[in-house]
Amino acid sequence: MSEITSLVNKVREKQPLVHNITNQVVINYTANGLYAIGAAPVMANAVEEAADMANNADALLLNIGTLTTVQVDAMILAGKAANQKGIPVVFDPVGVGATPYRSAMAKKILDNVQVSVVRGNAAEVGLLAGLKAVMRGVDAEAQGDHQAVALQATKQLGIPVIVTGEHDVITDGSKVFVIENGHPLLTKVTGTGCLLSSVVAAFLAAHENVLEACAGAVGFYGVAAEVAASHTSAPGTFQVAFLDALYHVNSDVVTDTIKLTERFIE
Ligand code: ATP
Ligand code: TZP
Ligand code: MG
Ligand code: MG
Repeated sequence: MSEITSLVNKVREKQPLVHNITNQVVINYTANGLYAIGAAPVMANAVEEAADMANNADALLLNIGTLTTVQVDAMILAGKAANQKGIPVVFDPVGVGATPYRSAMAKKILDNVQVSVVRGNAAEVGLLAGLKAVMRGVDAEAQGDHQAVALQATKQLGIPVIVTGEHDVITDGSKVFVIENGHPLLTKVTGTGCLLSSVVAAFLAAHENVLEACAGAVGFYGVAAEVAASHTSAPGTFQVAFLDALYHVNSDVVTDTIKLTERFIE
């Protein structure tokens, strides 16, 4: 537990370079969020340089929020280079299931790239694993049991998963972390899920144990949201306050505020 809550220190020491191939909506907020936590962002989409950029990076983030066929090619080139180099790859299946194209491209990426962890809302992660769920654009309709979705998905995909929402579930099928931090204002600012996926990539670059790195990232992020929400109550100022909290929150605040439970699956 103390190790998980102090992982932000390792990120700030290492200052990992995270290569993001992400959607057009969140590029700027993602770059600022990564700077705020002490990591370094780079965005590079061109097929001509995707592999070279991944080869220079400490982690790779693939996000299909505004995907195009050319961008998927770039993701696969970058993903293969990341796999070759042995750096972590986070996959954010934004809006998967909303259209057949999105689902087909998500499958193509997973078939071609060894992903370290998938991070999405319950509908996205469930749909990726073949479960029934409803997407409304990029937002999930309310889902039932996040833990059941996460366990089923990790089994089906053979990859650790993070299912986020009002509470967050992180599992590889043998261990489950549940985190009950965060704030509803996160759902009123676009890109907070996407930024979280990039933050997870930064934590994975700084800490080898995948589940611990994911729990460290998600716990830190939820605590930062609570700190930000203590200064403001509306989305515009929250968006800025959250970046400030990502910059200021330290491991002591995380240790004092995190609501994390852990259990093993038999
Ligand atoms: P969606 O498109 O459904 O909003 P997303 O990809 O934006 O999904 P979220 O599930 O919203 O991702 O998760 C982003 C962050 O917001 C996570 O840290 C999560 O814990 C937090 N979060 C989401 N909903 C709530 C809520 N109702 N209360 C507290 N925290 C929340
Ligand atoms: N449309 C395509 S991608 C995107 C929107 C609104 C951003 C989604 O961001 P998040 O973090 O999943 O809410
Ligand atoms: Mg969201
Ligand atoms: Mg999302």
